[in-house]
Amino acid sequence: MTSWQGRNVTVAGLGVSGLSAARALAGLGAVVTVVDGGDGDAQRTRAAELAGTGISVRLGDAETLPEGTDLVVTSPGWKPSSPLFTAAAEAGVDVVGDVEIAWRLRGPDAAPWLAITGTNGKTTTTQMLASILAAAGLRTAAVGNIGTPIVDVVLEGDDAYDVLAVELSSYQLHWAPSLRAHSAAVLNLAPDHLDWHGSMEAYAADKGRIYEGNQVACVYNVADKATEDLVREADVEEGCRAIGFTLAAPAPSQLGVVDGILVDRAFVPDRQKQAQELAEVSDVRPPAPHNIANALAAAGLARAYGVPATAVREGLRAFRPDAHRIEHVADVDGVAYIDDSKATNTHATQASLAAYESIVWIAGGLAKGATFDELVAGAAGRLRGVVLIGADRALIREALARHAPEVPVVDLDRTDTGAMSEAVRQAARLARPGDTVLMAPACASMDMFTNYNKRGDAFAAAVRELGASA
Ligand code: UMA
Repeated sequence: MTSWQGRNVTVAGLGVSGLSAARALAGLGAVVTVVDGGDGDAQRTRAAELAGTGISVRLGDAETLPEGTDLVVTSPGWKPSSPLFTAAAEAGVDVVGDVEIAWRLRGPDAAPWLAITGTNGKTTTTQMLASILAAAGLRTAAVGNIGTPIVDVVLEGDDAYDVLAVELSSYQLHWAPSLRAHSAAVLNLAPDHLDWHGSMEAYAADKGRIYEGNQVACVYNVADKATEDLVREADVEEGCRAIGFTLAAPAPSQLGVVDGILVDRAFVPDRQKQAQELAEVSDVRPPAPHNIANALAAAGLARAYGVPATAVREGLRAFRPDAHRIEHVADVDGVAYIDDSKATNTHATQASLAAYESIVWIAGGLAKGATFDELVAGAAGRLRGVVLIGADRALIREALARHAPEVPVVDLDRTDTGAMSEAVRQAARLARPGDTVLMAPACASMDMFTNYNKRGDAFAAAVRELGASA
């Protein structure tokens, strides 16, 4: 392991990962300076948390490399083109991410990593995997992009966990060159974060890094050839297998679905002739196709780690999706009502709009400076209608006028709590059987509600009222 004693480390970013990396490295004896381009309340509050730790903090300048820096440890959100990194390159200083640091800090007997990435579904899949591993009696945690900085978990020591379920973003993978997972999955690959990566090729290449050096299995999506291509391009350990997951009947070395049963035709003694039942489709919550695919990927990684089939079923049954996160509330008159109150920004909303074919969209609230053109243009063809609520609804209305002028819009001129009931009634009026009413506001909730949980609760209550009167 590297000796950190006296090394001059600059940590880029005073967010969740920056705080964790700075504390960890200072604890190991490094001389740490954290730099952040922001100088607002969030950064100042975090800077105050570091008072008395010996860690220096520089706010409001994300460009100048502090004098004497030996290594830059970046937070994932920083683009590779950031001026700080250009300065580091000119000074011959390496730049790595907090995940790379976590990997380097592991001891010889550390818990192996089962790693997950993909454009969509990675948080859910990571949670499902952790649930399955726990059902098998293993000590585990869901860490990484999901929100728990992985450095913190690694510092708990080699014997704290048996195995980790690690969600990795393309950003984190970009900055983690020596990471070698036990097994890894790429769930799917669609254009995303291209401003950060520069091109689709660069984005795919960073995602593909998750397979580098895998020991047991590279799990890919049979329906998404790009994920299989990444497996083919990876340099893996001798004997590591490519394992596909599919919503169809599985071929040998795949997991798939037969007559409503999730089956494993990969981790069985004779994969030509045998298949192992893992669970029923109804054990997966919600049992929507994209989520069955998530469950199969999680099962693939768990089976690669040697988890018995019974634990896959138990783990999937025990898994509860986060509340207000694409949560199916009820079907009323053939229309599905989905609560995605957690979608407080355009990025999250984009993912949920992409999951349905014909949508009445309830949106609006506090925009926090966001623009909505891209979001609306991308979803225009799938919108049956839109109901707008909240303080900044005009911004979405204008984007709709530009990119989806033919879509009917109901603009609710009220921001009291009761507005949600009216929004749901209006959405019901616009919807046709087979449609989905999706409350994925792309905005924060605080103009009308205490938080997004309360907004979701109000939506669910309004849907129940609707059901009662139907
Ligand atoms: N900052 C700068 N200059 C920059 C970019 C950021 O100064 O060019 C500063 C900001 O002012 C802020 C800090 O850096 O103070 C934030 O750093 P960050 O954006 O890397 O965020 P963290 O708080 O460290 O959180 C990160 C992940 N965020 C991103 O990748 C954008 C979190 O994923 C993750 O949970 C956390 O580390 C722990 O691992 C969030 C995310 O949105 C959930 N991820 C994206 C996604 O899932 O699509 C990739």
